[in-house]
Amino acid sequence: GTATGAPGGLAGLPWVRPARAQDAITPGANAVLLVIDMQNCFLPGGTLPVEHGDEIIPLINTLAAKFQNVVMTQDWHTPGHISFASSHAGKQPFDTVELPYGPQVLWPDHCVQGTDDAKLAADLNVGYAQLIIRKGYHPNIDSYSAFLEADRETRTGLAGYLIERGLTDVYVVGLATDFCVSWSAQDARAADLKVAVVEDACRGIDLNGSVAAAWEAMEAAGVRRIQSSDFA
Ligand code: VGL
Ligand code: ZN
Repeated sequence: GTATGAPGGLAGLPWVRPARAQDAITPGANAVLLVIDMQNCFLPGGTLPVEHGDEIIPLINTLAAKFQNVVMTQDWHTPGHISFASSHAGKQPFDTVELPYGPQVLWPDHCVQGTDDAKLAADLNVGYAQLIIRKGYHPNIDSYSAFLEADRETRTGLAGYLIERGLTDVYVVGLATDFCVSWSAQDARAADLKVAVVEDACRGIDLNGSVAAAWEAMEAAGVRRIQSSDFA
């Protein structure tokens, strides 16, 4: 909500409570912060760097401390993964190919299992995360989503985990807004969870307007678009 509207000039008076304080989000026992792919590969100096991706680390650290439940994801590809341009003769990173399950954007080799590139960012202070879910480990299937792989059939198990633990309110942060964040948020909605994406705690790759398209798709799926300042 908007705070100090102030017709009559009351806003500066100490007994007028700003709307923000009343509306502020305090995550309860059924809320989970889902931290998407905060790995070296997606940070400056990594193999698939998302511009300004490092800027959100302090925000995520602050946000995570407000949550009783934190789950993280890790992009976790095999060497020679099908989503790598290097696995397709004559193709370049950011080209698209047609795979049995549909169109696939090709990426530089990134987040290969067990490499430093695939490690979670060292500056992330989320050692108390309760689950790290890895995805994209099937050599012939990519997985932007933390819930459902790119064949739209193979499940990661995350929906079952959240539902079994009663974690019905999912707050999503991380990288990248237009790929793993967007797909994860939409699939969380498909699993009937309540979902909000914290916009300023995400950064996008933005291929041909993909960030704007992702927000449209997320909003159409019933994903709430919020800011970290919306939290108490
Ligand atoms: C991602 C492209 C390829 C992401 C992962 O985390 O958004 N993007 N693999
Ligand atoms: Zn990937």
